[in-house]
Amino acid sequence: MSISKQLTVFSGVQPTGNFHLGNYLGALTQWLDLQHKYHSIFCVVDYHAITVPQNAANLKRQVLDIAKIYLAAGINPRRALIFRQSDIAEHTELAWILNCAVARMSDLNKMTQFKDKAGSKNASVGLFDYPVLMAADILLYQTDIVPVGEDQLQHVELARDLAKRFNQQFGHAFTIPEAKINKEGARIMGLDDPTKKMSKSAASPANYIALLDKPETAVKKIKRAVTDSGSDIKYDVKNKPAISNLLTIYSLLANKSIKELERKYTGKGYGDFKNDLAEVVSKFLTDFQIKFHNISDRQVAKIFSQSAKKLRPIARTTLNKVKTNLGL
Ligand code: ATP
Ligand code: LTN
Repeated sequence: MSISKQLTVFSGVQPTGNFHLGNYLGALTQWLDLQHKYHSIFCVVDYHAITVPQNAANLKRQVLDIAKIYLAAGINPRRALIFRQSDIAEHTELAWILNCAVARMSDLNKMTQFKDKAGSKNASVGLFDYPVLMAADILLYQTDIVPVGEDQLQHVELARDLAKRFNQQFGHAFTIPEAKINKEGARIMGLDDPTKKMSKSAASPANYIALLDKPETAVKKIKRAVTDSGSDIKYDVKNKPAISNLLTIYSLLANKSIKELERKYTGKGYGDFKNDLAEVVSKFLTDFQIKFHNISDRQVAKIFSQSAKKLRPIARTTLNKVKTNLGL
């Protein structure tokens, strides 16, 4: 009888900006389900954060806060390993090796996120190389499943390509990972512009609802959210992108289907709909923030160090294999 390996799940979030409902509904809610079935590893990717300038005290705070967000959302540290990327040196070591052995300028030149973000000649080399470090994160732990929002698909595709290339050219060292995208919530759009994704680095805070926004602030943002022409509450992404986005948020937070919501608001206007959505969001944030504030920095520090202890040997095993295959 063959013993099948338990599948490994890996994902991460950058400790930058305001963790928002898009991050929560696109990425984190998937992690909550997966942690019950698979060997789950969730990373706070602080080396990715420094691809753009950071303030030291602020970065330190945000690293702890992202871990608290994972915990407050329901990631259970007895089921999943929560760790800080910079605690495990093998991430940058493997990234360097992938840079040289298999990653090519032509691969990275295709990455749309870099093109969107790197407006200036002052962009760091690290920002250009960001997807290779992400591939190293994933491949170090022989990851099978990478739950992310839709915007990260291209990066996971690259991780797959690099792994395949390495295995072919130098001998097997990596599991080929697969992205997992939520059917709904994969791309939550900005409240101020439903044609662009909700984003931590948006120019205006009216774009997003942060999980740490005051509930009153979130209510105001919903009331001011852009709506479409007409007055029907109908899910129609093409013709009614703003209401469709608000319906998605409502449906996922209240655990009600979109059809059910459309029925509930037949004959009612945007005002009634927004009032109720504001209440749903406000309650969600209040409950979430009580849990968040109950977690101490010390608890997080302990979780980081225990997880890193368990993960280092796995990372080392992969890296040793890679180095042997290359003759290093
Ligand atoms: P930025 O917009 O500044 O790049 P971000 O909001 O995308 O930041 P990340 O830390 O890059 O934040 O993303 C964390 C996770 O959240 C990733 O899995 C990403 O795919 C997902 N995600 C980000 N924005 C959205 C969104 N608008 N809808 C759904 N998922 C999202
Ligand atoms: N680039 C991702 C964050 C990230 C990640 C990872 C996600 C870094 N390493 C590994 C999944 C797996 C983002 O969301 N911006």
